Amino acid sequence: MKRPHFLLWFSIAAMLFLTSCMDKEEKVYDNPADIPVFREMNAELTSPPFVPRPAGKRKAKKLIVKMEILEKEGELTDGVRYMYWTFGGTVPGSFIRTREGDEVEFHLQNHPNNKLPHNIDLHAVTGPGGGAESSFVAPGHEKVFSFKTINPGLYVYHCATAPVGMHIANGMYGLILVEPEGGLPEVDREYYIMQGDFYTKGANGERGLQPFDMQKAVDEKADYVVFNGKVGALTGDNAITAKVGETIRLFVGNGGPGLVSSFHVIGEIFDRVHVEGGNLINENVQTTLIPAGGAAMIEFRVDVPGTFILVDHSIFRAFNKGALGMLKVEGEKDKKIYSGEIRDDIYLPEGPGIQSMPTTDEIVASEVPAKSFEEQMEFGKQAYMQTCFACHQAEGQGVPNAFPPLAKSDYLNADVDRAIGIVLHGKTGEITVNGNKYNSVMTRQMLSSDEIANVLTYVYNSWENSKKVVTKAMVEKVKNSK
Ligand code: HEC
Ligand SMILES: [Cu+2]
Repeated sequence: MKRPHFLLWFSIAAMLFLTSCMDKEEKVYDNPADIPVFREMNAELTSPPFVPRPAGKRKAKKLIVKMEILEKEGELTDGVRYMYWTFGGTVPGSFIRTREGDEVEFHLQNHPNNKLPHNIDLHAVTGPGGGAESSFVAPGHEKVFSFKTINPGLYVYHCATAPVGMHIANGMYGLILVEPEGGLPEVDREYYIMQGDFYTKGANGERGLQPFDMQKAVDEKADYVVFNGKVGALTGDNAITAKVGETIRLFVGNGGPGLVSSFHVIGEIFDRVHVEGGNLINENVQTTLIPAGGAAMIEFRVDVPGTFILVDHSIFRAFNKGALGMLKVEGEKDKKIYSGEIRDDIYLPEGPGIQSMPTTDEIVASEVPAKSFEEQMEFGKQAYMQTCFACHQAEGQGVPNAFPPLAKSDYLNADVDRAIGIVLHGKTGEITVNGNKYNSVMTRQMLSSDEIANVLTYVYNSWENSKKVVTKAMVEKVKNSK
């Protein structure tokens, strides 16, 4: 019975021959335009902060992208509404993930309920207008064009319909990734973040539906600078997450329209940055510059637990205009890398000899107590402007998602002893002030009982608060009750 054996060996040989031929198809092409495509597939599109599965080692394909333009109202920050124009219903628009050599068949669909024509300029496209010329589409229509991805990298796409700046300012931007042959190195987690600047008729925080302000945009005077389309898109429950020991890749873009981003993560160093989204890799980077209409791929391993704050390090944008996000890392502490607070020693510039903490009595003895309500208000205001102001702001308005308001604060007005306790001992943990949740840290304020009485009297008698008068005795009572 030799024949079956022969057949078996013959078919194994034939299979080996065929697979070696298929392997040859994987060869690297000098000209990526020559990479052949195998079959077609529908692109997976995702909303921020998520990205589609990697292309990795898959073959180049005819990739069908169906992108729907939606003009829809959303919230820029608490109580502030904005009419966003979007690619796929989100700002930034849906993430598109391709590989080098893909032939992308792009369907741009303008929803019939929209008011305006739009188009798309993808920086990954080699061709007039990056596709804008072929994709100009009226409401209720779909335009189709196709392009070959011949340069790997991370690219911005945006609307390029006149007035271009206005279409971008209203949220019409997103990212398209072209993976190199063989894919990007594997990481544990990937996220999609895009900065943008917003210009509203009203000032920052002014409530209601805010129209776009052309003049402010021309002057580049942004009222809001945000990640992922709104203040707080990446804070609190919306924070991105990871576990100690994991590797992370952030696909970070900047839609502008006006401002560049000094992208930084407080407490983390970027192990590798694909500078400007291209092939150049920089290592051990603190802050990477992301131009308007540009992007970067940022990779790092998280080694210690904690909340890491993502900011535009043009820092007023972070703390006053919204460019602040959070990466929450869970896991075991590593004291070798970060000790945490070890001690809180007394520092006296006069040198050794007077090494004891001044007692409250000593502090009190060194200052003149207020003799009237007016003096309490005056001293209180001074103390406020020296200590509380940095966080709670000049008019007690606070900073959305970071520092609660003291102006018209229901939380403050509900309980004087609790407010005294907060200034005495500091405060952490979730609280709700005027319907908004805060979960942050207020450090203990080093003030004497007199000063606390004054500053709280000032706060209670300002900004439509309940006009309580706080006395030194009241402060002492709370102090001794603990
Ligand atoms: C370093 C920033 C910072 C400073 C300085 C600061 N606070 Fe706060 N404060 C906070 C934060 C953050 C919270 C919320 C804490 C939480 O989430 O648990 C808070 C909460 C409060 C609250 C309760 C919530 C509310 O809005 O009614 C009061 C009252 C308060 N602070 C008063 C003061 C006063 C008075 C001073 C100055 C003597 C002061 N704070 C200084 C950050 C600060
Ligand atoms: Cu548009």
